[in-house]
Amino acid sequence: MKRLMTLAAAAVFAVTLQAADHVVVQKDKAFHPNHIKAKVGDRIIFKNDDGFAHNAFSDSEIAEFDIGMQKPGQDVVVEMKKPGKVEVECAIHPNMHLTIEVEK
Ligand SMILES: [Cu+2]
Repeated sequence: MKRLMTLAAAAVFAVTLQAADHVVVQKDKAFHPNHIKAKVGDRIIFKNDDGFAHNAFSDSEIAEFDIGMQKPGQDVVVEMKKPGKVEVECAIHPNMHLTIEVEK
């Protein structure tokens, strides 16, 4: 029984060390917030809160991605795998900009 308790404590500890999630809402043709700080391993969750499609892509060397056509109400998760600055835009609305600073 004592051994089980130790295992349970270890599991809780592992959870607290897990990467963080950062929610970015796409609303009124803008990313909210439009500047975030994250750490390597963190996840960015894009939530489309508008009534039309959005997109998010980055040509940044450290995190190249393109989530494609993101429907209203859809969530898309992107993991930050390397440290550096990531500039994100929406391919449908060129005025939408997001900067993610990823630290080690
Ligand atoms: Cu958009």
